Amino acid sequence: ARLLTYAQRAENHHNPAAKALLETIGRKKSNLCVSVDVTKQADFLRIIDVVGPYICLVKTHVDVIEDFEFSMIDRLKELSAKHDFLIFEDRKFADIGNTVALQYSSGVYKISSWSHITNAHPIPGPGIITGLSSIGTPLGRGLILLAEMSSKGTLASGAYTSQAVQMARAHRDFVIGFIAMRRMDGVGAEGLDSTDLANEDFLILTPGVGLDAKGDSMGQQYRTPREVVLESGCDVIIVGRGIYGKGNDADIQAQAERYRKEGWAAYEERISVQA
Ligand code: UP6
Repeated sequence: ARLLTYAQRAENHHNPAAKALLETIGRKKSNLCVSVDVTKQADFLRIIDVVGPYICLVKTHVDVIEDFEFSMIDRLKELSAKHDFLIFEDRKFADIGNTVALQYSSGVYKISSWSHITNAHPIPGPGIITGLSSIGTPLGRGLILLAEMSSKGTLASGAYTSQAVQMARAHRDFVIGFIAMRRMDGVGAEGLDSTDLANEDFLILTPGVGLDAKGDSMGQQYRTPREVVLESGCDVIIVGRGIYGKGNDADIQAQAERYRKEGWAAYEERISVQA
């Protein structure tokens, strides 16, 4: 899959969210997801309206918005239609199935009603997928499992990562991919059928991407779009502060276009390499 185009891969996906994301990436020539981690509704919507033309996906942490009103979600949906991008609430669910089903569907945010994609830690075991799927599958949503993390000292490595991939394989209709730092092809696949594995195509969404910094003071680690997409075979670059953080906020539009261009060039180079 690392050598196929996004459009070719869209045809092989049955999950509506995965298909739509791959189609959007191909149509907009953008594998850029902007992570909009700001605390005011107005800033949130303003940044999204500016970066909208350059992204395939917007990633939210809706619970950090101080002046949240549900009407912000209506504005977000309007921007998603205006600029043609999908929505990914980075909720990182981590509880038993029954609880995550409630957290996903209910409360203040009703995430399942507007977020095409959300994510979960595999730590509770497969019940977390069953719980989220009971809400998300009827709505055509997709789930991303956190198989690895970008932060220094993460415990999500080795056997934990392999078992996350194994959990995803058992739920391929709803689990569409991973938060990971590299492709997961063949990870935890000992003893599995090789043609089955060759047809497997999980999306790899990768945070910890920055062109100007190596990290922050709280353990975040950055790599470039080229390292992430070309060298590690990831599919979507997730960029937050690199685009609107202090020092980059003078021209958010130019930063978004810069990351889009870098991410797309790395992809084009990747698929041009003949195996
Ligand atoms: N994120 C990571 N690393 C992970 C998983 N998620 O950084 O392993 C999320 C963070 C943040 C974004 O919660 O929203 O990706 C990265 O933001 P940054 O580019 O400003 O560092």
